[in-house]
Amino acid sequence: MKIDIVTIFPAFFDVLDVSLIGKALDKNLVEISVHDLRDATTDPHRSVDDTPYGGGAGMVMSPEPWGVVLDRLLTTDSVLVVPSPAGRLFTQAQAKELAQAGHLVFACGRYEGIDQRVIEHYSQSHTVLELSLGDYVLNGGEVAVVAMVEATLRLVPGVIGNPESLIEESHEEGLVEYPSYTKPRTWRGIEVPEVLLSGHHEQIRQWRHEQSVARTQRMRPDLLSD
Ligand code: 6GU
Repeated sequence: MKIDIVTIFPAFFDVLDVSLIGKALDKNLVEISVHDLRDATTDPHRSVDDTPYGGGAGMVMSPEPWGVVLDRLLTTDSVLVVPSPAGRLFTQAQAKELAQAGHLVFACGRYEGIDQRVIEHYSQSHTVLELSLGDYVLNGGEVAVVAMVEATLRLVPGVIGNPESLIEESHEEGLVEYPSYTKPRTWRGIEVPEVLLSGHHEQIRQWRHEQSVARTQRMRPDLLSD
């Protein structure tokens, strides 16, 4: 998989070199390139934003530098992802879809977002996804893109050492995961649930499923409501 990230803060993505994603890069399972949007500006101040038409607070990212960079990066089968608190919720299902793509381009907006015509223009020729991490506001798309890239890449075959760990995890059956325990058997007076020590695989499976359902009811009733 090839990933291009366009941002005014390229250093944000240094974190991708560590941990699992760093290993995937070392194994050449994925190639990630980070591009500075300001390199596509032509004025001496390298400005990427302007005041909003219609008035109001904040600044809007100008369409011109985006057009220059995206014309250069997008090929016929690229998927363009625009992180935005106004986008569709990014879910595990969405991560699975992104993991199928051969080429992802992430366009990180700052300020009050990118001139909407950029999304309108590229939607005529490409799949463009406006995606949000959740119902809160970040200063820009960078942190969201780090999360989306990690959630996507761990689903690319070969990135995770033990693919079994992908099967029984949160959001796999529309439920959150059951609680986990390891040694010691007693810690600060709290015992590991007896059933996990029993060796009865069927009882353990059943208990874990019950725990998943109960935890989902308690923590995420929204997941069960449809
Ligand atoms: Cl994708 N961007 C920004 N700026 N804020 C967010 C977000 C994205 N998702 C949740 N909050």
